[in-house]
Amino acid sequence: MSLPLSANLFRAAVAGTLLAWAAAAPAAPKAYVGNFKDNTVSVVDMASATVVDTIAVAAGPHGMLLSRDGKTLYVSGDGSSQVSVIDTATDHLVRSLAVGRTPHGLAQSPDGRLLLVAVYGEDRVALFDTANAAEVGSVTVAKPHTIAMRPDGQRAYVASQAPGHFALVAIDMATRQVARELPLDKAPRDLEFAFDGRALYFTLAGENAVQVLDPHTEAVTARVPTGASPHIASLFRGAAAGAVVVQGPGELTLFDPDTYSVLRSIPVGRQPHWVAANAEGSTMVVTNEGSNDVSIVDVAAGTTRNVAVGTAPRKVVVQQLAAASSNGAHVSIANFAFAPSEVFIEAGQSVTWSNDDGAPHGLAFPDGALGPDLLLPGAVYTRVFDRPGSFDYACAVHAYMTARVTVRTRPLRE
Ligand SMILES: [Cu+2]
Repeated sequence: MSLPLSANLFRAAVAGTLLAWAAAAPAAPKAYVGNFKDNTVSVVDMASATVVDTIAVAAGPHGMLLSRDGKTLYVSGDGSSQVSVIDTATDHLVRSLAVGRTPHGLAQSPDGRLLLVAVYGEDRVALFDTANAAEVGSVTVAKPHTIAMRPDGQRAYVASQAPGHFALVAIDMATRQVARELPLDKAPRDLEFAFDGRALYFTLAGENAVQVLDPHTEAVTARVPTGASPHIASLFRGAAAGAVVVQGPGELTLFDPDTYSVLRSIPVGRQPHWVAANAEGSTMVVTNEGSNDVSIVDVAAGTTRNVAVGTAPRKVVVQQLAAASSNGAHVSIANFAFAPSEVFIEAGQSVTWSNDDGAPHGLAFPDGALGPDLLLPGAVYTRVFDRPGSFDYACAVHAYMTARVTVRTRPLRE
């Protein structure tokens, strides 16, 4: 009869719709892994846990940074005088920046306009304009290793590894001069700001604890005890717990960012070096320098998937696809404007705003919905829109900043 035929047609129609829907959704985030001894970067698809590309870069890939818009990857070559610039749309090397001898850590200003390079071999931090790749400044810092930008963009902290003069060096970004030196009795290793700027976490050679610096007082106010040789510690956006890579036991240790107590440790590979997280903070990628692989960690479940990469993987960055991008829209607040100024979603979908600016902003909705009065630099806010229509909104702090969300009727899919 005709019933099986129409049922088959119905299934085909549904399958076609699902296929089109899947194709329209953004791909899973990619992780970029610098293989220190291969002079390559492995591109890992996080959903399938496979290496999808390998890119040749300057010798000794060391520091890695993704631009704010996720379109550009910077890799410093510790064994060179260059920073390799990769277009993440094609995963091709597009440029080599001459930055000075043995560049190490990289950082950027919150608006993405300035790239900071720790030029270890020349005792300086170099500043580059990302628009034209021109060097626009240089700040003298002895043996600069890694750099952490305060989320408000006003200060950059540099781990200075000059023997006998170990220090955290704070650079005032307005004057581009050293504002303060915080002397240390041991060599600083890595330093990272919590995504919301509440703390600067740093590690010291020979110290089995993460040091927690209060950015307001610039004093160490707490320590997180760890196993031997903690390397990088951070609090990623979206993550409930702070994360520390602990090299000795080969663990990713999670800690309470309020009480500094250790919550749990997840075994990863040998001699882990670095960690990066997806936009939601739910999946983390740890490089294992001693076992030539990366561990993709499901933080809530505590499970890992290992992916073999190149030799001596050190740094890793993860593309920050916005949490809502697969079922809504993302609006970036930068340079005192909403970008894009209008987004289109379907009823039931959400819009996520991220304050990528150096100043606090807020969200005021005229339809009576409560928005955050204050959205600090680095903070995000998500709102679900259930009713179709056009919603004009403004910044709660700067009324002249206006934009619109247009919510369409949800089309039938099944
Ligand atoms: Cu504002």
